Amino acid sequence: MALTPAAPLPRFPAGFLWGAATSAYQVEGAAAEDGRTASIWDTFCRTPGKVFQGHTGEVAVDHYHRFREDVRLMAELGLTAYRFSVSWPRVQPTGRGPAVQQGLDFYRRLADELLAAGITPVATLYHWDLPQELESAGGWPGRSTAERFAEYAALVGEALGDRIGHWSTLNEPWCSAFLGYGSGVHAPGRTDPVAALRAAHHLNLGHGRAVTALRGVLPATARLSVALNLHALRPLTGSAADQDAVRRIDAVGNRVFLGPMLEGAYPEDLLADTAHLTDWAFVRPGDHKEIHQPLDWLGVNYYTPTVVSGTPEGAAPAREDGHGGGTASPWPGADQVGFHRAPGERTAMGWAVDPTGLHQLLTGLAHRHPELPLMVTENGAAYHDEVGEDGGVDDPERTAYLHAHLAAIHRAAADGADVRGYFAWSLLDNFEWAYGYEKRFGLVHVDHSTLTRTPKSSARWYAGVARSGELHPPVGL
Ligand code: IFM
Repeated sequence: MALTPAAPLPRFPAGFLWGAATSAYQVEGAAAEDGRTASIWDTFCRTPGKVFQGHTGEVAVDHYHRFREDVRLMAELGLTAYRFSVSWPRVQPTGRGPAVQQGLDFYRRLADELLAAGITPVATLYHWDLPQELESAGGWPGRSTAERFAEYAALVGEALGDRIGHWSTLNEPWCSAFLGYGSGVHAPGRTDPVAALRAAHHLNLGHGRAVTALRGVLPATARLSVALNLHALRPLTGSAADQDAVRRIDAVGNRVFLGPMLEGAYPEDLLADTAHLTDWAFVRPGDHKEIHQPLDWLGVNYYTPTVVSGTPEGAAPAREDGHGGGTASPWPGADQVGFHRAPGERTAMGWAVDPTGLHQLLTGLAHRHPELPLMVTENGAAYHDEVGEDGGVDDPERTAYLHAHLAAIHRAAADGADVRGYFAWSLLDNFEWAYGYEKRFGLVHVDHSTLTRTPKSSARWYAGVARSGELHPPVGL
């Protein structure tokens, strides 16, 4: 009997960045060392009832002291890139004035260690840890925070631009604005729809000004971006009302950032949907121009699709709709929209596993912005991982999740998306915001009492893909 030749494995291009991501507050710890002051997340964690069992990022997974061990792990796993964030209160504790050298030195050492291991550092300037002093002065709803952010960006760019070539301004500004100031499930925990819209605008403005500031201090070869958690939207049914719900959530979930950042204006329908809340007078003449800066790549964070209907009837309880719950809405101007559990298997977050959403986002962006290279800056899943009797951690569901999403990226590339890299979320189990340490997203298991790191079976599988550039199927698939 003649054997049928096996189909070639999907192959990613040479130079594709194979990475994993973390963020400062979620992994660093060392919350009071070397001049670091409180961020809004330190304050939020200390507020009773805000974070699962009162967990905090004070120690987190102690990456601040263990980064050398963590870079060794990355090298063992064949990673070619590491995406981390710079802690604003560590390098500029009050959010104003000169930088603290000890804070910057940590990132210098981290970048040097990465470069020595042949791993490309990819830095994010803001992953939600606003210095508390700036929140006390008004936070992101206040215009001055955008100015402070540009100053901070310049300080960091100037100090680290000789070592770091890939930069993002903000990570998931939707969460900063709408979970932080709208639903209040994230720090600083405010529940004011107008404050949330103001915050979105000042995050946009901060992004644009930071890009300009960075261009002024970084070498011309630096590659600048922003990382957005775009919502892959699906209507519950084909009804006109459900289609309109998609349009509304697309406006206040995606185009509120994509519009000004990539096209130079807020969408008209967003302004109309929120006109009963605000006249948007906080947008000043010239702001659109400042925000609309050329970018070298766009970061896309994706976990699960979002299913919506035109009425709230039959909607899922807030904690299960994929947006972190809370009693106030994170969707100004979309009060009637219902959020539904997407079909399919679920992760420990309750999020449906559906890689077609990632394909939808990447091809949609490629269609609208064909010149803009893309990177998947976050993608991954939480599961209830446990250390087995043999000391290993077997997580076949995570391997299947990563495989399916990488296959979706490969398909999106075949369909025209220029995707240059992939960052699994996360390198390490870490502080999952309001869920504390209860949810584990890591490729590497962390024992939160001893801080021992153990690569999970998914990490071994991912290492094979990163080393070969070929998407070989997980055992059993
Ligand atoms: O842990 C977060 C990360 O900080 C931002 N994106 C989503 C991840 C999982 O919830």
